[in-house]
Amino acid sequence: MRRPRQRGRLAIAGTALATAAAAALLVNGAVGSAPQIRGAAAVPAGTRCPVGPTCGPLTWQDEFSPTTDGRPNAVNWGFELGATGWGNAELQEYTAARANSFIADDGTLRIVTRPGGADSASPYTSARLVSRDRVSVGYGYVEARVKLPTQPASGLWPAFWLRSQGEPWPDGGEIDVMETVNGSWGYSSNIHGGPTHWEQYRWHSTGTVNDGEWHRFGVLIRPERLEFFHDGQLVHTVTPAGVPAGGRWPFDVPDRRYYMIINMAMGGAYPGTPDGSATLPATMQVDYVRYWALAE
Ligand SMILES: [Ca+2]
Repeated sequence: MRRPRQRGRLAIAGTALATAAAAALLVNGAVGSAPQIRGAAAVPAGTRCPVGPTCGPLTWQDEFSPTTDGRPNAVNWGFELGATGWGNAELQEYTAARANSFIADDGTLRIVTRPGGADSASPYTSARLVSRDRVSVGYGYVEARVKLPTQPASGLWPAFWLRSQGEPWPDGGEIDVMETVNGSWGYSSNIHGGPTHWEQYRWHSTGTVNDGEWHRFGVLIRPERLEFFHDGQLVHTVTPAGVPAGGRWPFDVPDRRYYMIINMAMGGAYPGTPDGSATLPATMQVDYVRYWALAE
């Protein structure tokens, strides 16, 4: 995320999710090796990678198709829970309740931020879905199609991002594909690395992001270059040349994997203190998350 983020209190909800974690699907996107998928249904062939021939066939997807219980597919997603401020003085309590996240009948994931929360320090509830220990991606292109809350949205902080699976933060690397705050008409993308925290942040003044329409946010991950795409257009490129002295580019480790995070925070270091004007409940919708490994 925009500011250095500490690991907060983490929990995996329930035995079913633990079982799902044991059957975790892992996607091997390392250069020079064929993508390997375990534990997942077959992916329909022929879906074209939106950034061209760099990527091969569609490797993994969650289309958020309706489920019998309205819950996200536990093979792919778990929850991070709690009201710890999440290292950024955020004001929401994350829950696994359907009031805060569910799969809608139209095949979209909904993340809903509401008034409420554990105590006066956390006067909102919301949700944070993570694919940690379930699905991880390597080199290739990852994209989410998202509809963000419209203004007034003071304090709202929806995000789609990735963190290293198994390596400590920030050394393993963090890839923020999309973050937007306060219903702004733009968004940011960013990367983080270590050993002393550094980032390569960029704000994109798109003029459209919080317009209540669907938008696509993606990142093409290669060993020496990360390229961020908005609605299929390249908007940001980061390379090792941008790493400050003493920093370590984290993305050239062939077997490193990244898990995905979809969340909507309220308040905290990036959006600042909400002014109370946001229309709540506020909903972040996600139509799909898809991953194409690099072409062989
Ligand atoms: Ca969908």
